[in-house]
Amino acid sequence: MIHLDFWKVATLALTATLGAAPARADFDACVAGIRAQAAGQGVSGAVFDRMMAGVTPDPKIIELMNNQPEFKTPIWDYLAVLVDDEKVAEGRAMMSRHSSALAAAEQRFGVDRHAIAAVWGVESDFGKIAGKWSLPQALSTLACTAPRRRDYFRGELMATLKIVARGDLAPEKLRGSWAGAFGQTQFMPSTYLRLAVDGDGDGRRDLVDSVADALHSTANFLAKSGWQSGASWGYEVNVPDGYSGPSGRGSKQPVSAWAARGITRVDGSALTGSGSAGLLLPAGRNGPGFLVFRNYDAAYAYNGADSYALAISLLSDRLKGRPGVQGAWPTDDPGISRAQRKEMQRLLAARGYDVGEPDGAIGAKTRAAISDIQGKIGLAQNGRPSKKVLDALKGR
Ligand SMILES: [Ca+2]
Repeated sequence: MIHLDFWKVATLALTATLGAAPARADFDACVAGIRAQAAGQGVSGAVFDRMMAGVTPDPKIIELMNNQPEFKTPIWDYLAVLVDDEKVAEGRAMMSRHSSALAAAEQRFGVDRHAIAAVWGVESDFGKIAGKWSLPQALSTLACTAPRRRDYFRGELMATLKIVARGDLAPEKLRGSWAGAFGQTQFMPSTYLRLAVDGDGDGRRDLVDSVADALHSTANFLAKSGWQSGASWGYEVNVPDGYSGPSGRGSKQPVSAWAARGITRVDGSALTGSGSAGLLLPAGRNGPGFLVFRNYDAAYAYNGADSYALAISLLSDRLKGRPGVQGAWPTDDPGISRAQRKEMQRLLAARGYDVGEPDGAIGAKTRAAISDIQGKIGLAQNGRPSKKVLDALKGR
């Protein structure tokens, strides 16, 4: 065994030594191929060269691709952060500030302004967070050096080139996530190309700096995903004890069939709504339940996860002044809001932990500090910011 391990290590070392120079040549050849392909699709060499000037492969992007967290965030943590009081208050303020753009987008696409604002708030915190990576660099690194899905990222790079070639955005505006989602709507470039619209009437589709363009484009996305004007996404329900019937977004049945199974609205009243609905039990039978209709599916289309679609739906409710989730999540250690995360970081810093700036974002340093506290209070050391950890820090 030792012998084999030795050979494995030796081979890896050899590959690393020899790999560096040819990798760069391969990258340059790959980029040249994309330049030729782009020319065939109407993107001039001048546009290509301006956007790709000085771009080099960035191994950090591949590291991020390979190190996506395996620890699955529980849905109650996800909702505690994305639908916290701060987000609701800020969402109301932003809806008031941009009421004319929201009204115009609602009118043009028939999509509820609260849902548009909810997507905006969850995607970019109302335009504040857009991502730090250079898209030309990230997408060319992925298109030319990724261990998988190179064709997909090549297509996204091509879409980015077309966005610039059309004059919608200048190359220096192209900053986003390592995987290429960007702007206030966090569209992938191909989605931008397909669904972005001009909302402020200047003839350009600018989802980076124009709030109106971002709001109209989000409304267009939801409309194209089957949004039904005037309908509800759904609502919370009570599920009878011992329920063993179907569940999930795809468990679509007429509302009357759910009523026949003993399901009621969470306040005990009869089910409402027309068309078919699915019964969502995002944390299993012991957690809150929801009946979800077509507009829930439209939110799901934006980012295929129930946790995401539920965050959009619940935030849109709260922006309307409706209450949040009534039922209890099946945990004795609930998630905490961004304000509580900041408080946790301040308390950790006061105990001498280096957690960087207390910004509510849980990075590697904060996780390490939380793990240390978890060890001291007998919790699993996974770095999860939770109520028990916060209470312990407060001396409760
Ligand atoms: Ca515009």
